Amino acid sequence: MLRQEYLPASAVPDTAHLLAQPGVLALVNFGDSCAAMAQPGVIPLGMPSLCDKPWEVIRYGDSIAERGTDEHCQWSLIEDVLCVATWIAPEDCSDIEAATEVAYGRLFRVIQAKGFPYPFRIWNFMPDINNGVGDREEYKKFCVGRQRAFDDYHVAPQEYPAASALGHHTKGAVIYLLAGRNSGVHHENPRQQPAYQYPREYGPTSPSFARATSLALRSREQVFISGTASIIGHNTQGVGDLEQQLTITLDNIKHLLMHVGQADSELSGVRVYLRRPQDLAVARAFFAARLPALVVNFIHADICRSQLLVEVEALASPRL
Ligand code: 3EB
Repeated sequence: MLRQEYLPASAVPDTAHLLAQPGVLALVNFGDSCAAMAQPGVIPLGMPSLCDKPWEVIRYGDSIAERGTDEHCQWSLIEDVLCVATWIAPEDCSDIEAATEVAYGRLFRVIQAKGFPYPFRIWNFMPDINNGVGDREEYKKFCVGRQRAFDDYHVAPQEYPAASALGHHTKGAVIYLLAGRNSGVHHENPRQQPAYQYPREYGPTSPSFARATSLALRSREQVFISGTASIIGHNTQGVGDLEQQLTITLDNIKHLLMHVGQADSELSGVRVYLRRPQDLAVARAFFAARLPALVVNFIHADICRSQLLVEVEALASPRL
């Protein structure tokens, strides 16, 4: 099974040491920087943890990861899982549409060259995501560039994997993914319109992602749940009301897991992205009351619709 595990700063005194441990695929950093590090395997996202969990360790298998750099992408490989990250320089974010298409092209070429042509989970983090009016909003331009890249590489909407797309408050963008040698199975949520079929009001092209992607990793069926928000059909629910948005978001995840037949699975890698840091106390109390056993990382991030206050993603795994 693949695991996404959160750690405090004190548990990661030396990233090189941790990266050299068997079963450590990559380290995601929640902090103030979104710039590639010299060392492949560390992926800084530019958005801080609000609860002192600045590290996520992606663990898989039991061999030491092979790592390298190709096409301005950093990759880490253990057995049948490849993790690839690429960054967009701050100056290139002024044309996020073109830069996104180019960045996805690099990612697609690397995964194909390494024999892992099937991405099963993609994360996208960019600056100023809600800046710009109407079709000029940064997120919508990002969606146009991403869609173009999928078209360039002949990926059909039914093949789009699970994803998250968030905004941070620093410079530069990062896109990273997990890919396999075989395709995962992509799922939609019966309560939500497929994002790739959202109506025109949400932008010139629809967002290219599935609500979840499942696949067997070391014979265990795992479900990568996309960033999920307070959206029913295609409409934002609970505008201005954090508790209602949290309730609907968790209901959406619950329905998705029932729909894919994984209602009893165990959630890990739970990230709760909060637009307003001052919502931490309410969000924390909400999770403590509803899901007391759940380990949650609260992250300060902008959500891709300006009326959304929160987005939640997770990895669902079978209980052992
Ligand atoms: C939504 O459901 C909320 O553009 O990759 C969630 C997950 C959202 C992924 C993406 C966007 C993306 O439409 C936003």
